[in-house]
Amino acid sequence: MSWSPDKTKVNSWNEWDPLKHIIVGRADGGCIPPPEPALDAKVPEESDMRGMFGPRPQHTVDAANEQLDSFVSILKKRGIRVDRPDPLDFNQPTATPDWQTETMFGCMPPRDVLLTIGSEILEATMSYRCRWFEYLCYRPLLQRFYNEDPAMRHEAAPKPRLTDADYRSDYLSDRIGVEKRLQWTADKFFVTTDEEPLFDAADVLRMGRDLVVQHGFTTNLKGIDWLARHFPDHRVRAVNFPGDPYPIHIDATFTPLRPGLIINNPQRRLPEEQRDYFLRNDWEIVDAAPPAHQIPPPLCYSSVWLSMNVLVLDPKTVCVEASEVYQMEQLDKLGFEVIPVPFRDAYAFGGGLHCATGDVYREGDCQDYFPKQ
Ligand code: DAV
Repeated sequence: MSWSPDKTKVNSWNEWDPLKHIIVGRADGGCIPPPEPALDAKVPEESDMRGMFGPRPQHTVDAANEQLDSFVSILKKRGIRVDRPDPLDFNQPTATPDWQTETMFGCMPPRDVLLTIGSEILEATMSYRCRWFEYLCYRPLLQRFYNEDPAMRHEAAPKPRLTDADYRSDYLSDRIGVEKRLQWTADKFFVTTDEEPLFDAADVLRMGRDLVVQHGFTTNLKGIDWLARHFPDHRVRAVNFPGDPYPIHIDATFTPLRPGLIINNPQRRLPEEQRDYFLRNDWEIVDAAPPAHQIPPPLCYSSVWLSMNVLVLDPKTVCVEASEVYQMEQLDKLGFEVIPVPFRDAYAFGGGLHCATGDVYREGDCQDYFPKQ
């Protein structure tokens, strides 16, 4: 299959094949959402975000957009086509017959919303009420890809009700304490119940025939089952990571870099019995280097482990946040060309370099990287 930048083709089967076309989010109008069950469970108890909501300060939006734009330039210089979403006015109430919320979230992290598997782009259910309508920011692009690529499949998972039945009220307190949280997450007692299928796209790692999905706050077992039924030609594998008191999104925890190599957050190790599948298929799981920072930037709900939220451009080239010296050094030693990308000012809007992007085209097809079942 040949690719040219002026002809849209949707195709991406994994996290590492040579990247040709990608979506990069925008910080415009990003909001701190008002309290709601699943979001409250994720914002760390000591976070400066607690008790705040509404539009983020304009100077932080500008600083984030500057870094997003320069990331786009870096990608374009490497011959990668980049498309951007259309922000909505996020500072307005939204509602369904079941709930209402005062603001939306933003459209900086397309990775959370869009799951590209082969020629399909699937809109995730999402699990926060403030993110229920976020797919609308990507619809102009998806419509265009659909019109331009006759093989593209545009799918949307069933929109969830997100009533209170979806959330465990045990998590409503902001004084649970880390110890109890660690016990709960180790026991897979997460904030979301199994009332209906829920998943965020960023809980899914694409590894050819295998989809590795984190069971946690944003993705429940029904969501993983829905993915397995929706992608019958794939093997869908649920994983979980004890050690994370706020488990959302797999991409600051378990990061495949190329066939056979994964870095794993050493504070959130994959449990022994789940490692075997990778090891017997000759995958190496190494501890990720420590983050360069002790605390996240202001008003950021993600952890310092965005250090390992890297974007792989091809099996030899990787973009890493420019201040993450230990992560850069580790990847350099593992044989990668490391491209430093200043991005810390964008973190608060939805994450790191992997979060802020969504695959459209990577070379290559669907391969089986786990032949030993
Ligand atoms: O470690 O806080 C952040 C992932 C954001 N998409 C973390 C996970």
